[in-house]
Amino acid sequence: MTKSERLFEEAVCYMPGGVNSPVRAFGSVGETPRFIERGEGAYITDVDGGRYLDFVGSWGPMILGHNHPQVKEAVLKACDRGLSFGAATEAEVTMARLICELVPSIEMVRMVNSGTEAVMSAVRVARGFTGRDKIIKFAGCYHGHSDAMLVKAGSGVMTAGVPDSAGVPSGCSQDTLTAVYNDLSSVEELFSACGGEIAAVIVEPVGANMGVVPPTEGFLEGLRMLCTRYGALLIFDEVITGFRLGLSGAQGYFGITPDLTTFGKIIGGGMPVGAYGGRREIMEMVAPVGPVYQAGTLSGNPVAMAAGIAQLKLLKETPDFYDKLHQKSQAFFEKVEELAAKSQYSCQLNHVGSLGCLFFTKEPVRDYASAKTSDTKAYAEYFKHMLQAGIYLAPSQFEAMFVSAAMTEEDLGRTLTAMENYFLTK
Ligand code: HOZ
Repeated sequence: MTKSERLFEEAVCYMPGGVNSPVRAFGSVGETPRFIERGEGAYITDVDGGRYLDFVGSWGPMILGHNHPQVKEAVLKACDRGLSFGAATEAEVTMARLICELVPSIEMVRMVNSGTEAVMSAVRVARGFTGRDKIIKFAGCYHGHSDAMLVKAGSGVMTAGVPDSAGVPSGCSQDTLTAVYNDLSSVEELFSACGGEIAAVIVEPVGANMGVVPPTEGFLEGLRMLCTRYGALLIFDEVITGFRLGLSGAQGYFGITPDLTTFGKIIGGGMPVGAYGGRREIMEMVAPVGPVYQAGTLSGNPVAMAAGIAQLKLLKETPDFYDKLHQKSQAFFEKVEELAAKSQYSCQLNHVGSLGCLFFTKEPVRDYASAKTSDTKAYAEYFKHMLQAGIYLAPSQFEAMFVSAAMTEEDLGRTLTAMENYFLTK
């Protein structure tokens, strides 16, 4: 028995499913989770000494790789000054200024502790600002685990095959309307039926929690147009795409201006951070200026801010950071596509920038329904093969593959060889 197996046996006695977040239980890939001891650059090492090239990267934020020396140094310095004050600090101002400078749609921002909190708060602000209750979300998009968002959600909810969570009072989700990703007519129908009651449309500008599903031409533009026409707010959930597709996120990448934006872990350099922001007139609804209440002792925590500022500055100041990451990812994904096409297995590769996902289906994947056609058993088999070859992929079909700046050509070449070996047997 390995140490990971022993730890997992003990973990299930004390934690539901042995984990603190469902996907990491490895349930859908029929494996025992690897207990991670450390991360360095592009690699993580488990408690048994297994070393893996990490394509999960803490679900996105480790875009520079693990334990980046400048981020670590900033954290250690901040720790030296104290861990939490629950009071205003200079670092919060630096972080807010950085986000407002880098993301043109954001004039004011509020820090929170996770993407879930950011979305929950942004939705409240949208309701407070418009005086309306209904929200449109898309099947397969995941916006964290607040009550109103657990309707046809992606990520772990989709992996578990549960469309709606138990424990959500019907009153909390009755104002959540669901539309089809990449299908503007499904959104138009909802607006024509009850446009005057819709506070906001919330969308992942690249679906990244039903696997990776890029927006089709005109989809995001259409959402912008419909929201403007009906007086609803457009919320971009950039928990995955923010500072991943570029310094101004998916909104800069696709050239669409949302009214509100949510961010997650990437702005904390991997520490527990989230944020929401937008136009001044909307953000001035938030307490203590306005009537929408939202608060938190740990929001803007000085250690988390130090990590986030260090990471954002590195992203901003490294010449051509995103061009290089995207070129490297593009070359890699093109080769993955060639391999998948040669195999007898039917696979679809979706990718944008440094985000990708290989679906085990013949159908092009453009929404929740087509993502669900993927053969999850085949994905599990592929996952196991890759893990054995030292490549750590998401333990679910419905998550993204994150390329990091720390990955070398050699690392990616080794990944391709492992994939080729797998596809040759299929
Ligand atoms: N898709 C989730 C992150 N956006 C996976 C992380 C988790 O649920 O633990």
